[in-house]
Amino acid sequence: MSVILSRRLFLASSAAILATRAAAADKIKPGPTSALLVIDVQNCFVDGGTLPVKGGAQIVPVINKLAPAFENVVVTQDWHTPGHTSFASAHAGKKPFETTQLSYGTQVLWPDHCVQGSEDAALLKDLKVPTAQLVVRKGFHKEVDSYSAFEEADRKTTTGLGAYLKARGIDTVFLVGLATDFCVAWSAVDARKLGFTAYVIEDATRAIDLNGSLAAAWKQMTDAGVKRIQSADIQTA
Ligand code: VGL
Ligand code: ZN
Repeated sequence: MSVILSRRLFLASSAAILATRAAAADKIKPGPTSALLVIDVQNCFVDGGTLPVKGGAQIVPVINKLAPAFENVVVTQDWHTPGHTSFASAHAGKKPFETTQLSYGTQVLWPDHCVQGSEDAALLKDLKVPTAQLVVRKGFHKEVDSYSAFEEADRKTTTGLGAYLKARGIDTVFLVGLATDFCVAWSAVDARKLGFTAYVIEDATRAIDLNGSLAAAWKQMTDAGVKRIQSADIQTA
């Protein structure tokens, strides 16, 4: 090999190594004060479930790849009583996806979904988050819905998650799961209200998108200072 060619190869390969290092350095490496919040990855929200979110199951391999990069993982489950107030079937003359006025404001009415203890409410069996340290169940008060993992829809009742994370010294949350425009968005905005740094990993979520709810949710999240990132932005093994 000529001296010039080998020198070129040397320069090209050093540049490649530097580029790889730069790409790795740009990535986010979650530390001990960060937690991954896996929101409502349940049978009810995928095909075959009672409130399927389009493409919902596609996020499972993305989450499975992300989870080992986190020292702290929390999983949530939508966990409704039979006859829950968020079910259209609990309101005479109402159909799913209509709204009604409840004591705490406007409530979207859903098909019966995620009833406590049912197979429909179970986590997807392909979801692999063995290191999860806490499972938060929400929406278990019959007369109050809870999209948020932090605070119920009456905006008074806490789930305890914020206090738990703070007690454990966690200051940053990364949200994934279902649905982007309901439980993920409400959780992300509440995380900001409670003073956490919050990221939503967009390609690890899917949306219901009811009457423009997805665009509205992204606006609310952005206004609240939630950061919108992709799974490739996180350093994984
Ligand atoms: C959800 C609607 C009703 C969610 C829960 O997990 O986003 N959406 N219940
Ligand atoms: Zn629900």
